[in-house]
Amino acid sequence: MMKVRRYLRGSGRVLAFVFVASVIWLLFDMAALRLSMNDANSQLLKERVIREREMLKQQSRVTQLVNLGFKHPVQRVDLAATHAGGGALNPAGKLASVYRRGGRQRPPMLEDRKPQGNDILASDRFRSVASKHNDGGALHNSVTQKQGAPAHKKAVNLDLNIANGTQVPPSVQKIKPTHKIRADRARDSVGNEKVKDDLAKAGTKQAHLVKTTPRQPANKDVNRKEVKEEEKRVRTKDLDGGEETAKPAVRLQAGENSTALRKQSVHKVLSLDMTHSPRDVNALGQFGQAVIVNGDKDAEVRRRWNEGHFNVYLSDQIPVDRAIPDTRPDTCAQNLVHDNLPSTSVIFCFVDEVWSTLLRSVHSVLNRSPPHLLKEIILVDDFSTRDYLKGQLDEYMAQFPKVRIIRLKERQGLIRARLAGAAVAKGDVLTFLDSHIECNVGWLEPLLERVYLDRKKVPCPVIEVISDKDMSYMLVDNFQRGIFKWPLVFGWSAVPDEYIKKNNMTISDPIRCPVMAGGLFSIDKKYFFELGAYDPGLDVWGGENMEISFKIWMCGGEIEIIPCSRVGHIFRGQNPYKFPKDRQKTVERNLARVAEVWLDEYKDLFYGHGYLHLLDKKATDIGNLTEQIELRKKLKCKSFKWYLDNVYPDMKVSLVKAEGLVFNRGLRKCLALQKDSLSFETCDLSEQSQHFNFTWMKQIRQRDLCVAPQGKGSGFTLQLCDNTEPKLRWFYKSSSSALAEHFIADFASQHMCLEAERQSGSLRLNPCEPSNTFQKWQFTRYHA
Ligand code: UD2
Ligand code: MN
Repeated sequence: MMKVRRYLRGSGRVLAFVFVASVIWLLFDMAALRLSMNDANSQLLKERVIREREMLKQQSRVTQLVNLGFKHPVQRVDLAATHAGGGALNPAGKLASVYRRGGRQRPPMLEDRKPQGNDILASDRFRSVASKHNDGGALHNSVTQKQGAPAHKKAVNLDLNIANGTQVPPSVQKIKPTHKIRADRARDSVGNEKVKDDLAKAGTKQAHLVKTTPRQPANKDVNRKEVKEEEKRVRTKDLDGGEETAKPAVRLQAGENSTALRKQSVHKVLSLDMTHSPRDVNALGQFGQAVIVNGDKDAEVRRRWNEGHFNVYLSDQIPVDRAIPDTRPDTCAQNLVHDNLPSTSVIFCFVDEVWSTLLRSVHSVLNRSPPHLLKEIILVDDFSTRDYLKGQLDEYMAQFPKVRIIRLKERQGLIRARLAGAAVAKGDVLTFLDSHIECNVGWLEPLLERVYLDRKKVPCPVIEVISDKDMSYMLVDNFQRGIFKWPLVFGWSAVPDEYIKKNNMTISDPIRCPVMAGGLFSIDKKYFFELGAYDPGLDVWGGENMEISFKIWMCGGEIEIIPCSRVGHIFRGQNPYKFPKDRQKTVERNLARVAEVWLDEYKDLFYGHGYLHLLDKKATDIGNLTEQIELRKKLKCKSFKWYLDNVYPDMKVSLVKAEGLVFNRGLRKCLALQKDSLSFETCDLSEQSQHFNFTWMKQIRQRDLCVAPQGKGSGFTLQLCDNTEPKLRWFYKSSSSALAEHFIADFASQHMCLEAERQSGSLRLNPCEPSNTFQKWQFTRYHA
C-alpha cells in the first residue's frame, strides 16, 4: 500500500495521469469507431432487420428452409401426440422435433435411386425418415425411444376457442371445447357405424358450423340455411368495407389477363368448417395431432398396413371429419375473392382406397367448401375389388346429394378414370383430388379465383403432409414449387432467392410452377378439353403430371401453387394397388409417350438418363402418337426450348454431353472427318471437320454422321446416326472411372476400347488398357 502511495507522488503521479487519460482516450476512440461502423452499416442492418422481422412475422408458423435439391420439406404442427388405445404422449414439440430432425434429412437424390417415372420424391423422403418403421409395427418403439417421455393418462387439453383461430399460429392455437364427450368415445372406431350413429343423433339436416374467420363466434350450431346466411353476412360486411382492411387476394399486375380488371363485387375468403355433429375434442388425431399406437397393437398395425401402405389401423380410429390446423399464411383469411366465382366438380378417382381415408377426403370437401361453389363430388371407382367400396359406399354417400359415384367396368388407371369423371362433370371447373387427402379451411375459393381471373391458369393447392405413420397433419416449407429432373422425375425445390427478391414475393403469392405434382389441381373444364385433356394412351399411373404440365405451359396456360389453398395428402411409400402390367414398364412407357410428343430434341436427355432401352421398338411399344402430335400442332403450342427458357430457366440443359475437338493423348492429334472418312490432324479449333459431339445417345457425332465399327473387323467408319442403333453407342467418362477418357464400345461383350493406331493414324477397337494413352480421348468442353 505504502509503495503504491509513494509511487503516486511526484513524477509517478504524472505518469499515472497520462496512463489513465490514454485509456479513456482509447475507450472513446473505440466507441467512435464503432459508431462510425454502425453508421456505415446501419442502412444495411436496418434493411436486414426489417426484412428478418417481416419474415419472422410471416413465418411464425412455417419456418422457411432454403431448400436445395429434391426434398419436400416437412414441418410438423406443434400439437401433442395422443396415444392410441391408451394414455397420451404429452409433450408437444418433443415428438415434433423427432420429425423435424427427420424432415431435415437429406432426401435421396436422383443419383441414389433407380428412376421410377414421376415418383413423388417426397414420398421417398418420408420413407427415409421412417424407413426403420415402415412396417408400422416398430413405430411405437422408435418414437418413444427417441422421445423418452413417459406416457400420460390424458390426451391433450385443447381449447376450442376458434375466435382467434386464424390469427394464432396453429402450433400454439388454443381451442376450447364447447362440449365434452365420454373419454371412452375417443377410442371408438370412427368407421361407418359411428358416423351414421352421429348423424342419426345430430339429425341429418343439422350442420355444425365452426367458422374460423376471425371474430366469428366459435362452434355455433346452425343449419345449412344459416350457413348461407352466414356467407351472406360475411359478404355484406366486406362489401360495406367493414372495419378490417382487406387486401385483394391477388395483386393484379399490369398486363395480367384483362378479365382481372372487371369490376366485380368481392368478399373475404370463406373459412368454413362444418361438421354434422359437434367435434369430439378428445378424439384421436383431432386437430391433426400425431397419434402413437400402443406397442401391443404392433401386430395389428402391421397386418393392416398393406391395405393402404399407411397406418390404416390408426386411420380407422380417427374421426372422418376431424379438424386440422389452419396452416394458411396469416394474410390469407383476409384476402378478397370475387362473389361470382365459377362452380366446381370435385373428382376423386380411387382404386381400393381405404374406407376411412376415402370418407375423410369427401367430408373435408363437403365441410370446407362453400356450398354454392361445390357443384358435386364425383367418385370414380376404378374397378376396385373391395366389397365395402360397393353397396356400403353407395349407401353411405346416399346421405349427401352432391356426391355421385361412377363405376368403371374395368380397370382404367387413374388417367382414364379422371377422364371418365371429367366427361360427366357439370361444374364450370374441374378439381381433381387424390382419395386420401384432407382439404384445409378456405382451400377452394383461392383456387377458383385464379381460374376466374384467367381461365388458362391452372392452380394447385399447397400439398401438405398427412403422416403415413401417425396421421398427423404436417406443414411444408414456403416457396416450394414443382420441378422435374431428368429423366422426368418430379420433385420439389425452393423458388430461387433472387427470384423472390426480384419479384417482391410474399409467402402468400401464387408460385409459378414448371410442373405440377399431379394429384391436386383445378382447371377450367372447357380449357381442359380444349387442351385435349390427358393423353388417353397413358396407362394406370405416372407421367400424366408431366404431360399436362408441358401441355399447359407450352400451349398458352400457366401452372401455379396457391399458398392460401392447402390440402393434406398421405404420401405412401408404395402404391397400395396392383398394376395390371409391370409397374416400372408402365411408368417408363407413359414417360416415353410424353417425351416423344412434347420434348422435341430434348427427348435425348430423357432417353440418355437411363432410358435408352426404350428406344428398342421391339422391346417397348409405346403405342400410336399421331393424335397427340396432331393436337400439339393444332393448338400451335410452343417449343420445349421456349418452355425451358421461359418457364424453367434455372434448369441448365445441354443437348450434348461433351463437344469440341477430340484429342488423342497418345498421338497428340485430333480426330477429323475428311471426305467421309476419319483421320488425325494437328488440333485446330477453327477446323469444323475436327468438331464432334458426344451425345446423350452416347454417340460420337458430327452433323448426322456417327463413329461406328466397320463390319466385323476392328476398323472404323462413319455411319448415318440412328438413335435406336446400340452399335453406335460408346461408354465414356472424363474422370473418376477406371477407364477414364476411354471410349468403351457399349455393344461389345468384353471391354473393347477405341484406339488410335500409332503408325497408320487410323482407328481400331482393341481390348481396353487403363494406362494406354492411345485409348484416351479428351473433348474441349464437357456439359455432363
Ligand atoms: C402422384 C399424384 C397422383 C398422380 C401420380 C402420378 C399427388 C398428391 N399425387 O402420386 O395424383 O398424379 O403422382 O400418376 O400429386 N388411382 C386410380 N386408379 C389407378 C391408380 C390410382 O384410380 O389405377 C387413384 C388412387 O386411388 C389415388 C389417385 O389415383 O386416389 C392417385 O394415386 P396415388 O395416390 O397412388 O398416387 P401418388 O399420390 O403416389
Ligand atoms: Mn396419392
